[in-house]
Amino acid sequence: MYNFKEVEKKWSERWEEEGTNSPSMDEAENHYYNLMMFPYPSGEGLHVGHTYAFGGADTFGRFKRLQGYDVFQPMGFDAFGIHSENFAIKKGMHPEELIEETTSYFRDEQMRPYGGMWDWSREVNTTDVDYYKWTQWLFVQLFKNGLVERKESSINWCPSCKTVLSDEQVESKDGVNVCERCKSEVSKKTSEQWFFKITEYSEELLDYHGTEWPETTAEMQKNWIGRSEGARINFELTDGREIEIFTTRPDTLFGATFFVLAPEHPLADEMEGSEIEEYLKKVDNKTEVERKAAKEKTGVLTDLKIINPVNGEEIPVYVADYVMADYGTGAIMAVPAHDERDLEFAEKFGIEVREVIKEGEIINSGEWNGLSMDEVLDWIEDEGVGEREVNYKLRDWCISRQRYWGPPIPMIYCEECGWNPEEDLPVELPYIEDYQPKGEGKSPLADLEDWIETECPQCGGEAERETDVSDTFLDSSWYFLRYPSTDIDDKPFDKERTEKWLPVDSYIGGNEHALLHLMYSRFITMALNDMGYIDFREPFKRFYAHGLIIKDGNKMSKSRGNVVNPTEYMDEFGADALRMYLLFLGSYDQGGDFKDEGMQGMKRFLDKVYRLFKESMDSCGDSEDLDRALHKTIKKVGEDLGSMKFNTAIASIMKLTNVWKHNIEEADKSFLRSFALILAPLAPHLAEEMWSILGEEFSIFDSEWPEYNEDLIKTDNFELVIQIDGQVRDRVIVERGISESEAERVALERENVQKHLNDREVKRSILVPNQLVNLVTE
Ligand code: ANZ
Ligand code: ZN
Repeated sequence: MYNFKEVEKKWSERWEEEGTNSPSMDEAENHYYNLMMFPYPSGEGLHVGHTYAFGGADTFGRFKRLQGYDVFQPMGFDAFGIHSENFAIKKGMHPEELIEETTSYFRDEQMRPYGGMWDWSREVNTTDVDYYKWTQWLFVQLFKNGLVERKESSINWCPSCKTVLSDEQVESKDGVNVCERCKSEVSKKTSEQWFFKITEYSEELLDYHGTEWPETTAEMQKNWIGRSEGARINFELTDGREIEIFTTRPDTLFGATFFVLAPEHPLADEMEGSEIEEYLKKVDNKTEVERKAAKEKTGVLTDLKIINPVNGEEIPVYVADYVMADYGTGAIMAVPAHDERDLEFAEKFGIEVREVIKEGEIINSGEWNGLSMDEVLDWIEDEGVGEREVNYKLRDWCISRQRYWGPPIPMIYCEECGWNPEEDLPVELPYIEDYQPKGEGKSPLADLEDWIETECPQCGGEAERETDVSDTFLDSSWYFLRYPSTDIDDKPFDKERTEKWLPVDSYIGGNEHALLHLMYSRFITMALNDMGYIDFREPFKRFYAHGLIIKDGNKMSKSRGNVVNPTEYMDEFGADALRMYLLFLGSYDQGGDFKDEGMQGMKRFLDKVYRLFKESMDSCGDSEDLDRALHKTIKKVGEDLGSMKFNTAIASIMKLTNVWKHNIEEADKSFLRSFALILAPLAPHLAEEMWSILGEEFSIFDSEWPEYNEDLIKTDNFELVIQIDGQVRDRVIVERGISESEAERVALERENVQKHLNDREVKRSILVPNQLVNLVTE
């Protein structure tokens, strides 16, 4: 046993003191930016999920460093936002004081002892005015470049958080739309908010510019963006007014037997008549989910008739809530023969169902019979009936929050000049005692008359500040740009440094951020590139999504009382043991099941390594078996760590340790040195300790990953001769270096051997290495 507490404390402090983990931003030549998602400092402290994510990412970073890279591995805190504010409310504290407490607990009590290779000299905290000044700057730049818009729109409202949410912050739970934070049901509301025009990048967000993404993440983004190819078609009402529709199936135009307007469509909205007005009122109270999930379609017939542009037929127009206002044009041609929703509606209202496609062929469609989709689209464009169009489900990013704990949106309203951006940043968040959300559609900042009153930056007249703050996801959409430039305060990021260190070489985090953080970061990066601030379009060269940790087969939750507190395990078993245990649970992209017994097992393994190491200090022999095993392991562990296969890397090291145990006398200094190096990314403290005992220069992480000898690991096979009591009875091809017990096992499996043994018992066996095995029965 070694005193892991002492050892771990000693080395993590030494790394800190000597700046071991702080590469020079300007001088580093072989730069590698190893990023992991920064946490929000929740009151519960570090979660084992963090420990898992960070453990893998750090092991990868340390391996890269041993490979000769100048690895930059920063860390920070995403401390603004509803999550921190809600927790402050619960605790009855001011978020500012709470954040100070929780961040120092995270950093000093939990993360530092864990021993990640973090460069704490470049820590970022999104609530520091030196940081959020630049978040506000970003808002202003986007505004000046036409990417910010204030518009009236149907938005999501969380009645519990008392704020609007972006579409990406709304989750579906059992068919109900809920707030991503507090899981309360959200409702739809129409109001005026600030939006970022992410939709201008819909198409480009589907192109990853050669960067590497897990299929699941890319798929989630793709579905969210929801690209549909089709056509926009012009219809004319019999009274001469025109309406456009979007369809993905222009080939079914001859099958359109009715037409539907969304209740919010301007044409429907102005309609009179008691039945329609009543229907519109009813729909007003429904949520989008209710409308989409409704088992029975509802709607009302209007007096309008519309002309199908391909056959001149007059068809009836309905208002129905299964058509949504904010997709396509908010109006559809209905083809009940080929669309499920239209069919349900047609059956209920007794409308004709006319088949126009059979076995993929257009039928019943006059001159269109037999045409392909492309020919149909050409026809439509040539006749001026409509044109090809691509539609996206993605909506603009609603950025306003009616809360306190965020950067004030740096906009000023003047009656004369309208909205203007604040030129004099930062707009500091004023300290107010009563910061709780009021729920009247306004931030608590709206009560601060003195703060609101300001000068119009354009005409100098009286003007008012915006009182909403921005969404937390804006804070995290650019933090990776700040890290290399934290020492610079006259700009958000230095151009030269940014272009040197970014795009980020490797980004590791959870897939739950696929839509929010990851998609927003990609959008902001593209926008900054368009504005000329950076020279790349994708922020991350590669994203890797790690799996999740469960406990004894169950999801961890407070109500189950099975939440693993990593700090407790670290205290009891050590940071290295905890990290290795977590990484040994399964493949890193799958996660694993945390069990206390397993944790103890990993601690015993590290104790064993240390014991063997001490016992080998006087060894000087030479063993071909051990050498062969070592070089094989160097190769395997190197390949595995480079591809984040931490569990199999650990398994190989364990196997090597067993060979070591049988060759204690032969484990010389060069073996011990190599062993420490391959262990270092996985158990950094213990490896540093071994390194120092070996008399090597601090730090092991400034050394190099050992090379392996290809000749030694060639696993040539040979023909093993099998004897029974000295008589040759069989031959079999096996791997060189096969052990005595393994050779016996292989021999006993042979039919010929069994026949000759004829039920006699093998008392012992003798191996002549790489030649023969003799089974002795007497
Ligand atoms: C005629 C048609 C025939 C359609 C057919 C589908 C099948 P995606 O793939 O999701 O883009 N649609 C268009 N706007 C709509 C709205 N605002 N609310 C509800 N539905 C709307 O779906 C596009 C299809 O969804 C469109 O193509 C339209 O119905 C409907 F056999 O037009 B289709
Ligand atoms: Zn003005």
